[in-house]
Amino acid sequence: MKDGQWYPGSMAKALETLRQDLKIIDLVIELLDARIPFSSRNPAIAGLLGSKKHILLLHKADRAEEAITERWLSYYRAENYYALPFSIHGKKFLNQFLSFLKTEEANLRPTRIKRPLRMMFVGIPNVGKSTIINFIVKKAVARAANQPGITRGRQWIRITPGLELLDTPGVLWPRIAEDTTLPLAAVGAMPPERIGIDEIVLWLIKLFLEKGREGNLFLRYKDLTPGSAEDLFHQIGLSQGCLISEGKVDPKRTAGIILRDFQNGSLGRFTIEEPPCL
Ligand SMILES: Nc1nc2c(ncn2[C@@H]2O[C@H](COP(=O)(O)OP(=O)(O)OP(=O)(O)O)[C@@H](O)[C@H]2O)c(=O)[nH]1
Ligand SMILES: [Mg+2]
Repeated sequence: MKDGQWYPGSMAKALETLRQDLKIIDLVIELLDARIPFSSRNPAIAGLLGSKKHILLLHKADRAEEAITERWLSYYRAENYYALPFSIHGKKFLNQFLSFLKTEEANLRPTRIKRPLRMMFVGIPNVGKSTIINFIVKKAVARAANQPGITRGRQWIRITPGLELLDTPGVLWPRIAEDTTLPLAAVGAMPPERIGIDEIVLWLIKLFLEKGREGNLFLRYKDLTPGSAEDLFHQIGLSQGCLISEGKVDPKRTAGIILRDFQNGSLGRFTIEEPPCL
């Protein structure tokens, strides 16, 4: 399957809007999902940005394992990216982000531009773009309406006297490949029907087992006894009352419950993708 084929018309339109927006933007903040930093990156971003400054924000860090997020940050920084963690849960992330912008403003600013620096968030579907903008508007700033440079009814949100944020994010598509579809579907960045919800969930349980994190499942679903992924899936189906007939569980309903629990955080922090070793 080719990238882009997947979000047909709407993605082409979003890309065109993004190209237009980028003309008036100095700094791009790419949101990645901290649980799947690899799969949530856009494959074409380098070409889109050219020489524009670029920050990677590992978002939903509250759902990821802190130690692995730290390793991802080191990995990106070793590749000369600016990289920070973020979450709307936990005050430290916003403060860290704002003080980073303040400290680095001179480095982020293209030479010769004296007006406030203009930035925007970009990211794949469901990564949290709208949430983060609302959060920043609520927490950090006053809206700077009627600024020159308003495009198609968009507004600039003044974060500091020297920094403005476009109030509409740019929508990107993820790289669709054999190794990215399951991670993307697991975090809800792609509809589960494309793969099959029970397949996604079995894969996820296997990953919990491989990484020695099955304790997360045992905390959530009482009275599980250790076993294979299929075994655990079956036990969870039984305990949740997802029966088709005597002793036989409904795989779709069982998987639906487990996936919902994973996506809403009931299975605790879990990072799906780890960085290559440095
Ligand atoms: N745990 C957690 N969830 C978050 C965070 N930020 C956003 N979310 C959740 O992620 C989901 C998607 O958020 P949106 O802001 O709608 O994402 P989006 O990127 O605007 O999505 P599209 O507009 O569909 O492209 C929502 O359920 C949010 O509540 C965060 O920091 N932590
Ligand atoms: Mg949105």
